[in-house]
Amino acid sequence: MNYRPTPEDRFSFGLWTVGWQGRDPFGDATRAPLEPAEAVRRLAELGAYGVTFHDDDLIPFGSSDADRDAHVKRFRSALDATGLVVPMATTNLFTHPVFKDGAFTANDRDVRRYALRKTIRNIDLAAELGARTYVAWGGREGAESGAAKDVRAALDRMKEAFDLLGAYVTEQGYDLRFAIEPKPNEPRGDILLPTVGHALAFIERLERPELYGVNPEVGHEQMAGLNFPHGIAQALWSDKLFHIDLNGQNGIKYDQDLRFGAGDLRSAFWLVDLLESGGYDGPRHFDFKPPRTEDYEGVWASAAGCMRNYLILRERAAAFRADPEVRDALQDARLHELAQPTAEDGLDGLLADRGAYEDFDVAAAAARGMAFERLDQLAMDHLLGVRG
Ligand code: 3MF
Ligand code: MG
Ligand code: MG
Repeated sequence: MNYRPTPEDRFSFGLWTVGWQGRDPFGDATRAPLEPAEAVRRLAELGAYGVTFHDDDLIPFGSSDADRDAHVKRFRSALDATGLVVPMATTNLFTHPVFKDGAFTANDRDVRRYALRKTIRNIDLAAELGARTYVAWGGREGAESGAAKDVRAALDRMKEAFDLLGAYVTEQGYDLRFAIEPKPNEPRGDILLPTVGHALAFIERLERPELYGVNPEVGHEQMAGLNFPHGIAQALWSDKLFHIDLNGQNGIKYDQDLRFGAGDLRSAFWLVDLLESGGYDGPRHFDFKPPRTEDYEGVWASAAGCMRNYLILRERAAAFRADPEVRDALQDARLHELAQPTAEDGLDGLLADRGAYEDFDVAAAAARGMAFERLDQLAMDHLLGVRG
């Protein structure tokens, strides 16, 4: 296999990923700015199908209306020339100092109103460019100290904001759904809606829950020590996996945003296995940062690596699932039993079944091995490329 991506693979990248200049809390930019139109051309050459953006990635904050139109026009012609699409867009509610205490949950009411207007303005552009998903990452929604934020009041304001945005897209007739992106911390000391689970619970309290799903990011869940494929499985189970941010992370530390496949490779293998078999048909979106050690050649190598690693893992996961020995091992591990209802005979049947309790051989059941180690080693062999 050549592992060469094509638009059918549905790989997409944020403008802010390949366009990251390498500015971090300790150091200045190491790369020159990248024109959005140039990013579009290069991503198309590499085999991506989509590009995504924050309003401010495309139109520098504070641009005049005329400049705004010119930026959008240049971007649009690059899209038309390359065939790249815009599956998703989002709002920058974190860079400008006005958002230092948050956007939808800032203590200052006028900042909250401004954040909603900024978002609505970019929702119009997202719809105009054909985006179907609008991501909301509340990077500054949080606190560094206890009394600074009344979390219950902040969640009321968060709900109010999302309900207003849902009313707006409904009134406009836009075919656009929202995907909430959880993150536990960074840049705030603690961020609201810190994990996939928190976001899923929040969505059920909204007025139009069907309009909202999640946009989980590999590194964000791993920063909290959580099992990313498990979170994705629950999002899929809830029909809420609207979008995904793929990248790499090494354990519990700052948000590393490594290229996909770097960091926890075993977790990446199970993730691809799940995405490819679990009914997810959305974009495979990369939200990574080519390290600031790289020049632009390194940036494109890093972007190509994200897609290449996904395709390699996709092939390995398919080979794992197709291996007859794996099928036997899955049988031995009794996965087919897990797929069966526990009491299809109903509560009465369960209560009347002496075999379920009175006559159940607890000691024999306790003594049964689960045969998981052989199964996992088969996965390891496939991942390492030493089988089929
Ligand atoms: C930060 C992120 C964000 C979000 C983006 C919305 C800047 O850790 O992951 O990237 O993904 O704001 O999509
Ligand atoms: Mg991130
Ligand atoms: Mg992200």
